[in-house]
Amino acid sequence: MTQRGSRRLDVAELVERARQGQPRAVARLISLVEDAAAPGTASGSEAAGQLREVAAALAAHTGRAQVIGLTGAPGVGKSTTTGMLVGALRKAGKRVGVLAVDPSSPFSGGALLGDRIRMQDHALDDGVFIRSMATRGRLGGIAWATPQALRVLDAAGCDVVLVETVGVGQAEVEVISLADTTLVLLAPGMGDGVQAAKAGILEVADVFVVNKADRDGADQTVRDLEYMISLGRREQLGRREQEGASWRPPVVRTVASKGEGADEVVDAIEQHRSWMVSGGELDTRRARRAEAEIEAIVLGQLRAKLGDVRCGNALPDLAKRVVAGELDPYGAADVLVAELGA
Ligand SMILES: Nc1nc2c(ncn2[C@@H]2O[C@H](COP(=O)(O)OP(=O)(O)OP(=O)(O)O)[C@@H](O)[C@H]2O)c(=O)[nH]1
Ligand SMILES: [Mg+2]
Repeated sequence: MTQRGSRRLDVAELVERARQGQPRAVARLISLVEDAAAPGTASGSEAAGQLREVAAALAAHTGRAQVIGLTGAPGVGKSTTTGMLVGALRKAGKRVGVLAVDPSSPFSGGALLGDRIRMQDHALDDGVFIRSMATRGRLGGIAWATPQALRVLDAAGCDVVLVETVGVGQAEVEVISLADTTLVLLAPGMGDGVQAAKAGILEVADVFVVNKADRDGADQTVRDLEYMISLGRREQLGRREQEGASWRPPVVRTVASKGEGADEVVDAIEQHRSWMVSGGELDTRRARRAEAEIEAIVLGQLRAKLGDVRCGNALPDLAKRVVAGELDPYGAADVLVAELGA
């Protein structure tokens, strides 16, 4: 048996235990992923080496889980909605994983975040894995670590993985590209449909959830959204001229704090999934996801190599030549890029 805290992990055994759904093994594998993504982890380090082993061992056991992204402004009710959906999915007999991605949080998996407290109803349910992912100071790290954590949960037999991410800038978009189905949450008074369109969320939303429907203004938010969707859709149809091929994101109302609307959201997710399967969109999205994953790894490796280059004299020497007017910056960059390839 692999002892907690032992220096060297038996990766094969750990993966086997995770596949049996043992929470400790799942947690340990995700920690390993996070450690390898942490700033300062060298590509040749033990953590990085183990990660390669883990990834290789997981590969054959992945591709089953349905990945649902939840995004929206801070405080809109993502965690509450996630908790509500966990409940509904558990009732339907599904094993559920939750990744709460928080680019602003300095904490990682072990920390008792508000999110985790809100999930406490499910904390003792062995059909649910809940994990917070944090950047540990490096934004690129989260984009890289999240898909790996997703693979762990997938291999651990989760039927559905819910990925919660705050709607801020790039990290959001990167995480969204991981999902089979993306839910965009809005709440009355927190920005209307026009705001939504400006933020570019119309393009990424597969399902809109108007949460806090117990508050004034919910009807208006739904109307604004429907209007924006029909405008966007007309444009889309004009381009494709093929009505059957496009998906119109439904707008679902919820009061997540009271558990209202869960079944409707689950239905909308299922309909979207059926549509994706029938049109081949699911395969397309998953291929895109794998592309993003490979790209993130390549960029990480290149960055590490660039770090090596910085450590040597190559960069300062080239900089001197650029300052002296012997070389232009593009020519200097070519020299460095050629070195990276070596
Ligand atoms: N009135 C009302 N309040 C709600 C509803 N859903 C959530 N809330 C409350 O809204 C607050 C924020 O909810 P969260 O679920 O933490 O929101 P979040 O989007 O996860 O927030 P961040 O992770 O901080 O971005 C909490 O106080 C919830 O209790 C709802 O349907 N109606
Ligand atoms: Mg939250």
